[in-house]
Amino acid sequence: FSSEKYAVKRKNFGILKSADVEYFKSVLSEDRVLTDESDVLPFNIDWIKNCRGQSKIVLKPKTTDEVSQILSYCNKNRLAVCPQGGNTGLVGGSVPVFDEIVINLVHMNKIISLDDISGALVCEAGCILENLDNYVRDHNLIMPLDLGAKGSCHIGGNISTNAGGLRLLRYGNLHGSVLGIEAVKADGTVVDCLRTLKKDNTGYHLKHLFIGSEGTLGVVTKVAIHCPALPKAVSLGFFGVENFENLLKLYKSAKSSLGEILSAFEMADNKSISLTVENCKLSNPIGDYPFYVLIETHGSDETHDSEKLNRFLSQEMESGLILDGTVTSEPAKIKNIWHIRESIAGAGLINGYVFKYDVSLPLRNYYDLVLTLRTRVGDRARVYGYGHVGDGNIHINVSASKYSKELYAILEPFIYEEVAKVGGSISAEHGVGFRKPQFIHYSKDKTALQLMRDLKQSMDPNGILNPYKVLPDVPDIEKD
Ligand code: FAD
Ligand code: S2G
Ligand code: ZN
Repeated sequence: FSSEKYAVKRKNFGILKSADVEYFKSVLSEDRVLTDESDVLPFNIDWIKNCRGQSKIVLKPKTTDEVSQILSYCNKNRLAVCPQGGNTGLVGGSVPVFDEIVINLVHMNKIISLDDISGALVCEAGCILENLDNYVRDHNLIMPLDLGAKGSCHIGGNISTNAGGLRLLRYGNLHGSVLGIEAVKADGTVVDCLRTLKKDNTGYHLKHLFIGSEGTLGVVTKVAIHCPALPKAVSLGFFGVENFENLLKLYKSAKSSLGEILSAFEMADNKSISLTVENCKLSNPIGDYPFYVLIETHGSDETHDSEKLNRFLSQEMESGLILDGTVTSEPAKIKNIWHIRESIAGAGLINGYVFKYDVSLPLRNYYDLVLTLRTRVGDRARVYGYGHVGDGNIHINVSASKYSKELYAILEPFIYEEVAKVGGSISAEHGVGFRKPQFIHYSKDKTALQLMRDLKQSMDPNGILNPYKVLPDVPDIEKD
């Protein structure tokens, strides 16, 4: 269990009683209250199997009112809860640590409205991202975010983790694309900020409190989000690059040569791609190179765009920044190459345990940490790096045959100290969750942490929402 592996003590929350189960069954239909051990197990284990909780019950509400009744009851009875979407989170935030009650939003998956002129989509929090993308595409729109977990992650989870992903370079982050949120506070109060206006400057911008709060300030039940126009022309380039210095030069050149049509600039080192191609039985469309770059363009004119991308390819092969590459506008080929990039996340899990890091760094230092870690880790594990160059966000994975305290001690807090030294962030897009509260001080100063605690205290005074996550316990020295 996580509590043993990460040495955490259970706080004095209530313990689930049969009367509680009866109450939940009176609010939800019988089939939406899971108590059978085998039914509940998968909801206790996170996607990368880093964390395992001991919850005895999973509740699957269908309406905001049911969420409100459940929370008000749990708050009165001091029963801790763990809000859960698609359970694809990577920092242990989506599963209980002890016996917290899991509230899973899977049944809140209705699309409420779509204004295909403004692009404003209103839907329930449990809608799966890929389903939403397919739905809005029929109306010549796309979702403003895309990530490898799109097949399972919920829009409510994306908002709660402020997910970044593969399209952020072009479409910005959720603080920009989310128009409104409905959420339920710990005491059951429904906060209705579900507006679809692009501009509404009336008072505090409360929806932003819930974006990235990882289930600790409220349960997001509905979302209003701005969907950009479906690009008429999509092209993709997959290139081999000699070294990281050239990769950065290529990034600068892509921004100036492709300009407004650039929609993604992703990198992966040789180990990331070779491990993924091998473990996931995929085929690499180009040869074996030290670094790979994936560039996607979203434009409005097929001929213009592919001409531009092909000119970029020949110009940069000429300059030597690109060793080899392929450019395509065929949807199937584009999907295949994206699939390689999106499969890196899970590739290391196939034959071992993966320590995952998701950090923001100044671009000049973007890849240094991979090399530093390789020296430090030696032959104990494989270290590889990939990610969203345009966001300054690299994912460093350390994959070993199995988890070991020795390897954990070599990696943490070392990696976070290194990130802090260059003014980076210990979590670029995955959030803090359960695995990083003790390191949040590397990226948040005391005054900011105190304000976070004040907000948490005012919104969830009994601390029942996703305890043990995001906020570190107040260190004894600071306790007044
Ligand atoms: P969950 O994992 O269920 O929950 C995540 C957090 O949000 C938890 O703290 C949970 O308590 C809280 N939560 C969930 N739903 C609600 C709600 N309705 N109200 C309140 N709190 C809630 N992340 C990125 O940012 N960028 C990527 O590129 C990316 N790629 C990924 C690729 C793969 C293959 C995988 C497995 C994961 C990837 N992730 C990525 C991480 C993960 O997919 C995101 O964090 C995603 O937003 C989580 O959504 P979810 O619905 O699975 O949430
Ligand atoms: C990505 C996925 C999770 C990881 O692929 O962009 O966010 O760190 C990551 O492997
Ligand atoms: Zn990512």
